[in-house]
Amino acid sequence: MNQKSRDEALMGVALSIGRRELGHTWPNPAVGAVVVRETPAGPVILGRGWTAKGGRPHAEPQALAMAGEGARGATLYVTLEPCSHHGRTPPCVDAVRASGVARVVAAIGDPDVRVSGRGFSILREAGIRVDVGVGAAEAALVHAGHIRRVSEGRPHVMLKMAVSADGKAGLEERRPAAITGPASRARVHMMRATHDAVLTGIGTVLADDPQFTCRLPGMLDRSPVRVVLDSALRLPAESALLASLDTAPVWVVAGEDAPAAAEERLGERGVEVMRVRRHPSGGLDLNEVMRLLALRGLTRVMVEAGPRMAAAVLRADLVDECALFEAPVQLGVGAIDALEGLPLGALNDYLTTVGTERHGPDRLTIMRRR
Ligand code: AOF
Ligand code: ZN
Repeated sequence: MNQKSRDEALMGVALSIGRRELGHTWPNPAVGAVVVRETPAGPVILGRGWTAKGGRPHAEPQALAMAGEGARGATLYVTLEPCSHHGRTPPCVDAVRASGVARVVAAIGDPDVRVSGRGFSILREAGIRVDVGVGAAEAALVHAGHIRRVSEGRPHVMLKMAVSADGKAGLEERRPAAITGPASRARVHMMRATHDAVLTGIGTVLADDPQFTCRLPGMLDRSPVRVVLDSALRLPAESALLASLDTAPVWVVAGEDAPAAAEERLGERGVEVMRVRRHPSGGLDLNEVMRLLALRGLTRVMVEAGPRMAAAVLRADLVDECALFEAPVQLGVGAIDALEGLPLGALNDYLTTVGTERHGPDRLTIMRRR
């Protein structure tokens, strides 16, 4: 195996051990790192590290600590530029220099203004060989949330939709309909585990009384923050969301004019209420909402909402990725469209298909921003 394919394979390992932590590390990226020594028998991994829950410690010092003295002269593969700032932890470049590694292979630079090339130059000045760009395309996907948050001030947004074969999402008068099967539902729970938050609207909460937790055996600690857009603070005290506050937090985004008494009532239950400006159209300003969520540290947000909010995030050009579940059922002419006021095909104006999966009888199409 030549060095290029060896580098790619080892970066693949770093990417996969980092990726497992998605949904767990916010406000920080889910970085993976491996320390590798070349031997006559081939490369040997001496240390592995990933960003810990809540973002600290970072991946690199853990991988280097595991390798110990073995790191001397070895290569560090890391999915993001090592940090150079004194933040909540000392700079990772200090740990890299102290370890004695001879070479650092990084997938991409870190757009965080506190790092942004400084990490690489400090390492090069220390005489370490630095190669950047191995596995860059995949790293850009794994770190999409961090990149959007630090460079655009909003989280990466994934829109999840479930539609019938005739493109409908529910029955008349907002009565919910069972569309997808158990295999799709398990896939949705997996998606929740890899996102920092699920974002929904009060209409969906009132109609379906959802919980939005991740309920898969062994992954119960991975439930996302549940964020409800509730401009007038109508969230019922007896909702399933509030009954599951022990599992994951609930944040409510209200309009500036929502009643203070309602905020107090929710606050007493442990719900965090935040307020944003209304859009001239009357609803909450979605760009403001996303800015607020990024400020609060969220990097990856999954939208699970009704046709109105789905169409609104799409129209605001806030959808970076879409998971479209299609089930072989017909809801009929009276049913409501999946995107209010838009044909389902409008997704193609913003997104392009990058893959499909089968889940029982249902088909999942993954789309990404064009
Ligand atoms: C991580 N894990 O493995 C790496 C990160 O607030 P701090 O001090 O934890 O610094 C967070 C920043 O560190 C983060 O925004 C990113 O730029 C950089 N790298 N972060 O959580 C890691 N390598
Ligand atoms: Zn660091």
